[in-house]
Amino acid sequence: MAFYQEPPRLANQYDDDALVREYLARSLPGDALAAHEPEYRELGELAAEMYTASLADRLNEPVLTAWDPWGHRIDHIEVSPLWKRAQALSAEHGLVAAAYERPVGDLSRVHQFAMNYLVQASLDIYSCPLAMTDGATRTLLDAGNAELIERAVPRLTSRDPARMWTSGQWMTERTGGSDVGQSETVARQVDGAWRLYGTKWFTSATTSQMALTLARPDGGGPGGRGLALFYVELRDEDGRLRNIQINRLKDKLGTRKVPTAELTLDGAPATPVRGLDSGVRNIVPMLSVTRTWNAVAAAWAMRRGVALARDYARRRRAFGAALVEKPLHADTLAWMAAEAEAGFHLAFRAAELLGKYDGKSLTAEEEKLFRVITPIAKLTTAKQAVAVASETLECFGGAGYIEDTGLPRILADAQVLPIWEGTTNVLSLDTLRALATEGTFEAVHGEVTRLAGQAREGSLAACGRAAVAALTRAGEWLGRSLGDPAEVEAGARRFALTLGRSLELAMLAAHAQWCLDQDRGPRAAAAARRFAATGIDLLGSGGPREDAALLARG
Ligand code: MFK
Repeated sequence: MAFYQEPPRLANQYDDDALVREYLARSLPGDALAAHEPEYRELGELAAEMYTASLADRLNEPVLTAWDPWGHRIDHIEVSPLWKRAQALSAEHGLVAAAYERPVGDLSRVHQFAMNYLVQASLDIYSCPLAMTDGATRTLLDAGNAELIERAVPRLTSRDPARMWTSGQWMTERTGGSDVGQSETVARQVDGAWRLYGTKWFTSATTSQMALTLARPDGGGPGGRGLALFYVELRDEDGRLRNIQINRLKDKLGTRKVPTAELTLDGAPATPVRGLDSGVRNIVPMLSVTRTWNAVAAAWAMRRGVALARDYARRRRAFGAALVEKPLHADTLAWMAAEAEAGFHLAFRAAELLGKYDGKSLTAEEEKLFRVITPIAKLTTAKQAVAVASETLECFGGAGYIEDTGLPRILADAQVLPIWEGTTNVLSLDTLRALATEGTFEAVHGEVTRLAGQAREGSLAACGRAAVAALTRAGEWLGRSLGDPAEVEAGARRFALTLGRSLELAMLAAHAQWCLDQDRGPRAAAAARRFAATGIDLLGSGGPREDAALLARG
């Protein structure tokens, strides 16, 4: 009989993922875990079901219809059937709402992100509108604009699919996605109401009912300070876009289910959220929330790659044995698993601190840690996710490169993680911006030392020491380089990644110790040891700036 290879299968993503179960048992009070565990298991099952559905839905992409048959401009975007299901189940499970209902107090972000971690890798990046919706809610609440809070927040956090709104986050213009201060959109008062004129170059999930955006009020100053933060409702009561035209949908490498549009604002009515300047500063809560989502998204993307590759390796036989028994393939899977577990811990630490930020209960030191860990978690995990996704495809050989296996989409979708919500370099510079506040590096050092101190078993204690040593060297490098801004900037990415990987190693070691203490087995310790061997201190991997200049110019 001819040989046919079976495709990978996905089991219940709660029962199959020891790390998430350990972490939740460690983080949540017992009664809270007991109360929420049935929903985690349900979402784990839904992940398996929706994974199959997403393969069947693979070719359904958003379609923009600019005109109706009678000549009216309608700019209607039809999203995929799976996205419609994702919208309903996101509302019903409170995938945004849980953060604001706060069923477990400051730990509610752990609960909310655990739910998302369990299911989102099967929902075709519906996480994009959810992340922005969450970010808009946080931003409106922080801005304290009572009228807008009353109008939008109950909808953004609704559990009723028919009532729930999503929000966009329109920050990118043709002038650039990083240097937002160059934005050209202007805001003018016409008959006492604000209207926006300009082009938004990347607007994700443009089917949202509202958006937060930046524009320069007439006569406003230059740069990010001269921009103001505006609230826009896209459509009128009859569903017509309000002086907004959708020019086209982007033709992207990945996230192809997300309708990402170029827009012209031609007098779109808007409401200032908080004053008429400091727009960049006022949209920062949105960035903190969406960057945390991005980090957790990297964790779920890596987990999905590991789950599929492990399943396949158990069943795929070559050279006389199952792949999982082959030492070299096992070594490859081990690297992927260690990166995935490391990213999980860093992302969920950022989520824990966001929960305390929501509850206004951060200590002074935690406030500094929260500020700096958000960009570090985003940039570190995003790079890990791309590397793990690439390795995932290779685990399937040629099948990993064939579109209708659904596998290439894992890599294409992961590739957006280091780009949107701030590129790796922008976030490396943001890490330096955060460290300019006195005591911030000490807060990171305190965190790594605290975690390292929890690791008592010999090999784990050595992991802890390696984390502290790498971080200390990074601090020394920063101290030595401070007098030379170009030197600091050139090393900023390697520095930020060293901080990220030191934090991850210390977290892996502390978690592994807990697992040993709780008789939960040696897997977590293996992850810590493996991760320690993969390169934590990346500062030494650079070279003289003159060499960089020569190589960059070519
Ligand atoms: C699954 C996950 C899905 C996620 C959904 C994705 C949907 C896709 C949507 C997008 O991609 S939207 C586009 C995202 N765009 C960005 O993330 C922008 C990237 N660029 C930056 O982050 C730049 O660093 C920044 C725009 C902030 C630089 O602007 P400026 O005007 O040159 O910044 P400046 O002057 O340094 O900072 C202005 C103020 O904000 C300062 O405060 P003060 O006014 O009090 O001095 C800064 O300290 C403050 N600030 C800036 N970044 C901050 C911050 N404060 C706290 N945290 C930060 N991260």
